Amino acid sequence: MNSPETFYVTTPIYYVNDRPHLGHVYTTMVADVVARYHRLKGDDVFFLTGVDEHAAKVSDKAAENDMSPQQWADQNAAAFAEVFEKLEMTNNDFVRTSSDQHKTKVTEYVAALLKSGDVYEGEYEGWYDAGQEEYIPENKAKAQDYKSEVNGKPLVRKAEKNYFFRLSKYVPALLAHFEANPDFVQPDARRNEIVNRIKEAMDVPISRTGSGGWGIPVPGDEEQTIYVWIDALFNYLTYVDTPERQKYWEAGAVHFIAKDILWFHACIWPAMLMALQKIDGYDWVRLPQQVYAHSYWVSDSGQKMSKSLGNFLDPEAIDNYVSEFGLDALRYFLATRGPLGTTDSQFSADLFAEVYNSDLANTFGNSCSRVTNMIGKYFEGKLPEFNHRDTEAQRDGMGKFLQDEVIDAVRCYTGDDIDGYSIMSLDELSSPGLHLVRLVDGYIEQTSPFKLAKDPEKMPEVGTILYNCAEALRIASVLLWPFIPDACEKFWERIGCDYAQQMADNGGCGKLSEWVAWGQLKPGTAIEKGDALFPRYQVK
Ligand code: ME8
Repeated sequence: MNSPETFYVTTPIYYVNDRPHLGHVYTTMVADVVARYHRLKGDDVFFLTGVDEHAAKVSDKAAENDMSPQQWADQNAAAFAEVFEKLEMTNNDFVRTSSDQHKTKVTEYVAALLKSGDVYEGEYEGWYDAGQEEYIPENKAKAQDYKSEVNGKPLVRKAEKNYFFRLSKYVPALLAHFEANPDFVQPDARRNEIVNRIKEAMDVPISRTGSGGWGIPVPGDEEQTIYVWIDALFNYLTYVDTPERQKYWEAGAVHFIAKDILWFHACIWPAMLMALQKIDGYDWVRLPQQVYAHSYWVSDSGQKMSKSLGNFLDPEAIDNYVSEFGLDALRYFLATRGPLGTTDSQFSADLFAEVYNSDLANTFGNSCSRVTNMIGKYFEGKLPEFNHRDTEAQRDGMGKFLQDEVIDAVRCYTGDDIDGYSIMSLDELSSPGLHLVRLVDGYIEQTSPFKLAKDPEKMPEVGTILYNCAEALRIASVLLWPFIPDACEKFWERIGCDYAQQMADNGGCGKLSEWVAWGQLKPGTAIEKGDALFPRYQVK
């Protein structure tokens, strides 16, 4: 049995210059699936998402709309919170960088770094990518032809008095950390890019002037505000820097992000944590366990979907998918067909419908209907007795008993394999459940309970077959729950399993290893047919 862990998972905090879009929903959904998976295992999980408010583009957008930055931020922060709630994200808190909790802590951290000397006053002149709110070093700016790598707009030349973070001092320690922790940045290809760049890292400005008071002031210098990126990175710590939550930080955070913001997360952030760690009172601060940088959803033309490019799927478009296919379908598609690895994924309506029909309607949904229907028809809706292996007819096409196959598959998937799974294989996390459903389909074809049922003498055999199917589907539904929780919970109700209630009573935690053990459905239980969990989608 796997022992429970404390697990902390985060998403980037999103800029509130505009409303949420598919990219934001994607990363949050992936983190949600991972959080649900860990809760299902029984782990003590903290899942954090939220918004990044103090960006210049937020105050600019507010001005364009005759609002104060705070009003604009309030309005869009509410839009993010609403979308995430509608999509049933199970985040344990929602960061707002304009909250007192965050501002107080950031001020405290920066004051401590100023005192320790790792933050100092200096002069900065260089290239700035306004869309990304990021300073670009000269060699990189030149390589990009002095244009933003992300939106193609010209970089801006900036000169200002700033406070700097002694990043260069931490280069050897960072490189040693990468060496000792090969999984620190995933996927591997991303790690290699970052390691090469870290070797040349110079001190970085962490403050700016002229923000019109929108931001957190540098302690002791009201004219400067803490650079939005530094302010933002600290969110991962500020929201768990309480006596009750510190354990989550200590357990080692898993940060999900996209590749565009890897530099901040894989270089600047760990270096700042190293600097903080050395200060009295911060000895509990450790480095994150992993930074996982996925790729992009791109539009049909192959361009990154983004707010500034205006080619994103907005909340209305996302709503349309949910009302047409259901929330589980969106979750399932994003989590299993998204750009988790190093290649971008094209979001296509056709592929969405295809995946929905093949994996959800024709596989899980169909198999659940078939089995519950036959139990209704042949056993008056009561789960039949399991009469052991009394006949060869129970073997599948490979000559194996379904029960043995299910037990083997579950052992293979929920044993050490899944416990130590790398986040990269998130799509593989969904395949064991689907694999069991396919085993059930093959087994029904092979044993043909609908034919056997014509002979009254064969009913015990039919009963055993259907018991096996229901039991295998129950186990499949436990494994699929992080991806399609609504459908699985509906199915549990139909087969008399109170897992949803058990989780609710147990602080959201499940008992994965117990629930995937064979033989837990009780013969005689009322089995409900219900409507199709995933009605087949007819392409219009
Ligand atoms: O960068 N495909 O915020 P942001 C996949 N506030 N994911 C995408 C995406 C796409 N086309 N577009 C956006 C910021 N994302 C900072 C972060 S964290 C301390 C501060 C997702 O609103 C992806 O997770 O620009 C990406 O990293 C994030 O949204 C950027 O959101």
